[in-house]
Amino acid sequence: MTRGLFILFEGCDRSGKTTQSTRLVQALNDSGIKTKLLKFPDRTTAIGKMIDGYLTQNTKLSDQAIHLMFSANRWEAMEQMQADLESGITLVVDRYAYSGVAFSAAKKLDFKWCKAPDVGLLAPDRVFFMDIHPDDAAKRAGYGEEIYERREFQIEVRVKFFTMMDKAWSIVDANKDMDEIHRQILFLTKKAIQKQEEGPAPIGRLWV
Ligand code: DGP
Ligand code: NA
Ligand code: NA
Repeated sequence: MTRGLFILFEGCDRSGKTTQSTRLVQALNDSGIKTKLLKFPDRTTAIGKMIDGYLTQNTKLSDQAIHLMFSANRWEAMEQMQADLESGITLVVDRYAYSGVAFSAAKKLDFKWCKAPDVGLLAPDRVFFMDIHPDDAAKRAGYGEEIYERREFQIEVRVKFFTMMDKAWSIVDANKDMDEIHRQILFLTKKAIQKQEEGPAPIGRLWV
């Protein structure tokens, strides 16, 4: 049996990651590919609850402390993610370590320092970067409710994402029609799954 693929969505806030990741999971399951949806931060764990308090501006934490908590929130999911992938389940993940680095580096924390705690995490096989200009994102419903939803900051975050892209990434124009985006992403994902079936590759590790 072939392992599952690790498909990741990244992007600035309000770029449509949650909508597209949900639709992708549904479409893959409908076509018989067993798929699970995961989201980081996972606000349901003890660490996740502290992160939620920070994001909703009820708890104050230093930039470094919150950075390490986001990383810990990914590490606490790793064992289960690895087990799922090995048992053939495809994982669609809404945000990951690239958000971790982009958001903290945008606060001017050292780039290498930001990457260090996430070194060794499972690496995604494919990354979809939902690209939207922060001016357009700011027009979407509910914008500005959480701590990072400020135009100037999001512009910095977007720049940081671009410095981390490699050949596993596809840039998706998030201003396009939702159905069109979905079809594009589904097509590329199915191609990646087919490629994995033809020539299985092991799960990679981040930044080594
Ligand atoms: P979301 O639930 O996807 O809207 O994420 C909540 C906010 O947290 C969003 O502004 C992005 C930010 N975020 C996600 N992951 C990380 C991370 O690892 N580190 C930092 N500093 N921020 C993150
Ligand atoms: Na958000
Ligand atoms: Na989201």
